[in-house]
Amino acid sequence: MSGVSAVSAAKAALKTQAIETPSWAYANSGTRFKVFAQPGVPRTPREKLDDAARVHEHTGVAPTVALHIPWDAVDGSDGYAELAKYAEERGLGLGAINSNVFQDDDYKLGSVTHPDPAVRRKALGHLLECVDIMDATGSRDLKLWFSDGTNYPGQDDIRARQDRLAEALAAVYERLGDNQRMLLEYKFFEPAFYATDVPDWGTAYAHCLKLGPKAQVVVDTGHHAPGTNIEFIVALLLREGKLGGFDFNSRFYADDDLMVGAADPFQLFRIMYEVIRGGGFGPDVAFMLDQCHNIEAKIPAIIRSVMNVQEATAKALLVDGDALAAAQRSGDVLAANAVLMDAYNTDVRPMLAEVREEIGIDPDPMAAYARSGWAQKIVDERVGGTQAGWGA
Ligand code: PSV
Ligand code: MN
Ligand code: MN
Repeated sequence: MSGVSAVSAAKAALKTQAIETPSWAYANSGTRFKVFAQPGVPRTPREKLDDAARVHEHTGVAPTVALHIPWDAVDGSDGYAELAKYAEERGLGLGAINSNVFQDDDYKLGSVTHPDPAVRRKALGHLLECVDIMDATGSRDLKLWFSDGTNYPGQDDIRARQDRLAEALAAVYERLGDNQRMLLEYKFFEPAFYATDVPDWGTAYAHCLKLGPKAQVVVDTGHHAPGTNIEFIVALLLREGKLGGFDFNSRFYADDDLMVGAADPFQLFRIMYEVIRGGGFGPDVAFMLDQCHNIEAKIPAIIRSVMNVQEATAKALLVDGDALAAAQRSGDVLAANAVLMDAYNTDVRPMLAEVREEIGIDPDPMAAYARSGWAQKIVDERVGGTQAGWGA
């Protein structure tokens, strides 16, 4: 493709991109040492949606918001339907429903893999309730992350825990509607330090494969050991039709949940290249953020994160596929690498500014948000009440 048509094809694709923001990123969060509360932070799920609407207004590509239950709990299925309506009135939709079977005292030794069947029943009950919520909100995806695991060799039977996990997953799968999916997330350690029950993509893949087409793997970019080639995992899962989505964030050390693209923008580019190469750039793969903004202002940090994903996507879209294939066919290692690096080293910011102007928004989302006065408005208006957030 010539330079001009490659750019216009990239711009057209960028206009179709959708990046889901997480309700919990708008709320207070911290490390296990301290939560630094910020003024103006949302007190209710509705206020989180108000903030998310600002992100969508300034970026044009963040139309849905993921909920985390019970952090975003409201009363009854009517309450969730009303929340979905509230979102819709603000130009948003409700996205993935994230289950939470990791914050109750009962889950000390696990949730769906707990040795006590009563605890397993309680955890499964929550997961099924999350599907009820999806029915009310119209959400397509149920995101499952299990903190389940053991801290000491011999603490529990590794194989039996896999059996219990498989049983719970099968029950949830059964309950899914025709247009609903379950996304199984893996994480190599934390809070379990010896053996995590879903530690890696292989374990998630094996369970999803057995379950069927509505079970897909979700890749949280912060959930791997240092040095892991995440784009290889992405390529493989896409090839097998099992990549359901991403939880994007950055890591320097472990599950740091920093802004995506902040630690390693080159890795993000490589991931987006494999997404595009594997036909995953579309609605079947959910592009979600899973981040916590502990010390920085939250709404601009989310805007920045969305822009970082856009920039990586834009660069990946600019890879000259024909030139790359030719260099690969002829075994020209340096030429092939140069094709990728040329795309990565392109300054795509002017192109993205044009994309924004063409869809009728300000070319500079960060500046537009700063000018909007929203940051001061929420500080002035959101006084009193309890701030909703991690652990709320
Ligand atoms: C676990 O570390 C995780 O990545 C899961 O997606 C949780 O639901 C989320 O963090 C909460 O931030
Ligand atoms: Mn995650
Ligand atoms: Mn995580």
